[in-house]
Amino acid sequence: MAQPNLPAMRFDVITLFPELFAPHLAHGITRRAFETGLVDVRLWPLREHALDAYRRVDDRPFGGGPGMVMLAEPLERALAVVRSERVGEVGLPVIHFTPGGRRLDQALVQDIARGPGAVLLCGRYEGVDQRVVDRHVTLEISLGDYVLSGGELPALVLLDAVARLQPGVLHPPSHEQESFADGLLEGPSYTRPEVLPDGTAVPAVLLSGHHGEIARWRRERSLELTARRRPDLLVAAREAGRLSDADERFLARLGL
Ligand code: 9WO
Repeated sequence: MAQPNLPAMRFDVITLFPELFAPHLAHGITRRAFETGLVDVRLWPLREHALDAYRRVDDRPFGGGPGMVMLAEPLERALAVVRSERVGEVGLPVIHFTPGGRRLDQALVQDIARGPGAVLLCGRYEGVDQRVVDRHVTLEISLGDYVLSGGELPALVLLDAVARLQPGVLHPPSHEQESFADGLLEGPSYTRPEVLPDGTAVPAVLLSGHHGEIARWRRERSLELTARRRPDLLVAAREAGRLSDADERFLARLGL
C-alpha cells in the first residue's frame, strides 16, 4: 500500500546504455516501487547530449595510454538539464560508481533511501574526464574490489537495494527481520516438503509450533553463522549494543 504523503524519491540516471535499465525496472519489487510512484527513475541517454555530427561521447586520454575517456561536455549538458529540473534541491547527491569509492553497505543504502534520491552518473570506457567528477560528484560508491565495464550494474544494484526499503514495497516486517537489519547474517530457511525423497528433514523445531523456541533457534543460527563466517559483523553488533545477555551466553557456550 502506498503511503500518499511520502515524497517520492527521484533518481536521474545519466548513461550511455539506458536500455540496460528497463528490464530490471519492469520486474518484481523494483517494479512495484516504480509503479506506485515511490521511486521515480528517469533515464538520460548520454548520446542525446553529444552535439557533434558523430555524436561523440568519448575521446583518447591526454598523456596517452589505452582506451577512451568520456567527454566532459555531454556529461555537463546532461547534468545541467537534470539540475534545471531539480532546482533548489540542495545537497542532492550526485553519485559516481567506481572501485575507488565508499563501499556500499546497508547503512549507506538506508541513508540514500531516506530521500530525496540522487543523480547517478554511470561511467564507461576507462573513465570519465576527472573535471566532471571534481565539479559535480558528491559521493563515489564502490560495490567491491573488482573492475566492471561500467557504472550501470552498480546503479541498478543501488536502485534495487533502495526500492525494497520503500514503505509498502515489501510486506512490513520482512526487511526489518532480515540480514543486516540488526547487522547479523540470516540463518537458513526451509519450505515444503518436510522430508526430501532422500530422507533429509527440516529441523524439527520449525515444525513444533512453539513460536518462542522457533525465534530462539533462528536467533542462535544467525549468531552462529555470523560468528563463523563474518566475525567482523559480530564485533560490530556487539559494539553497537545489539547483542543481548542471552546472545552472549549462547556465543560463550559455543566458544565464540
Ligand atoms: C576503474 C578502475 C580500475 C582500477 C582502479 C580504479 C578504477 N576506477 C575505475 C572506474 O571508475 N571506471 C569507470 C566506471 C569507467 C570504466 C568502467 N567503470 C567501472 C565502474 N568499472 N568498475 C566499476 C565499479 C563500480 C563500482 N563498484 C565496482 C566496480
